[in-house]
Amino acid sequence: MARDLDAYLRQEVKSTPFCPGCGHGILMNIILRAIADMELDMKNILFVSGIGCAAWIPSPHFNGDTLHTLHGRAIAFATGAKAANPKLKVIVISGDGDLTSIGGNHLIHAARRNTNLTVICANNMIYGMTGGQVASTSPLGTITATTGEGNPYRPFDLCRLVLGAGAEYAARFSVTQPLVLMAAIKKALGMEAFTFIEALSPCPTQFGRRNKADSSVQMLKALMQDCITREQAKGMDKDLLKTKIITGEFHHE
Ligand SMILES: Cc1ncc(C[n+]2csc(CCOP(=O)(O)OP(=O)(O)O)c2C)c(N)n1
Ligand SMILES: [Mg+2]
Repeated sequence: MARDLDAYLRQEVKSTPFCPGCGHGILMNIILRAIADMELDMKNILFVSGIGCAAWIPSPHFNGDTLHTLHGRAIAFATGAKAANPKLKVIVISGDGDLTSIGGNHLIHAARRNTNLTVICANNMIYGMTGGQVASTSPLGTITATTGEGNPYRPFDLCRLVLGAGAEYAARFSVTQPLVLMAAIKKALGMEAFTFIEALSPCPTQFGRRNKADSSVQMLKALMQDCITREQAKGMDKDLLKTKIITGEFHHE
């Protein structure tokens, strides 16, 4: 039976690399729906990813040109491709570890240079693929394979980081907020500028099981509870606010 996004998926790829309950598959769906809705021509798009579970979102699944590169270097490859062919729409899709830990320098400099790329960061707050090591996005106190006593460091606020570096547009939404996340992706893809989307994506396998959310349902519910708008954050008790994630769109001032 034909499904509505079949044309956007390589039909020869029959399986998914994602664990049950992983948010990356939901994000994959949302990205392709945004592209389909905008009627963008896949022939005019290059998808670039690094290494990690999230890097499997475009490659090998998307029925278009995909460049599966080195860990931390997706933005460097994307910058080169855009420079060589400025007519290409270049979309980077990769993980939080890949884009903001090892690849953090490429991220801030692409934002500073306003390189015409859309970067979609699947943020599961951990190094998923390699066994659950702490990332620069892991919240304070998170138990990971490398922080058995709890992460002693605070995480990056990725949207503030790229805006501070010069990005024109950044947005943070969870895969549990599919419509607003899709709208933000469409807005980013419609701009000729460096744009950044932080998509919060649950990782029950590496994050959840170590941090009191054994089931994927529990993790999704927790994300739904934790994500709040800026309006909801106003006047909220400071300690409670520390446990929340402020979602929304953020513009360069
Ligand atoms: C230079 C280099 N260092 C380290 C690794 C090992 N490595 C591969 S993926 C990864 C982390 C991936 O985490 P993230 O980008 O958050 O993706 P996720 O799996 O969580 O979706 C690491 C450390 C590597 N492949 N190359
Ligand atoms: Mg990750």
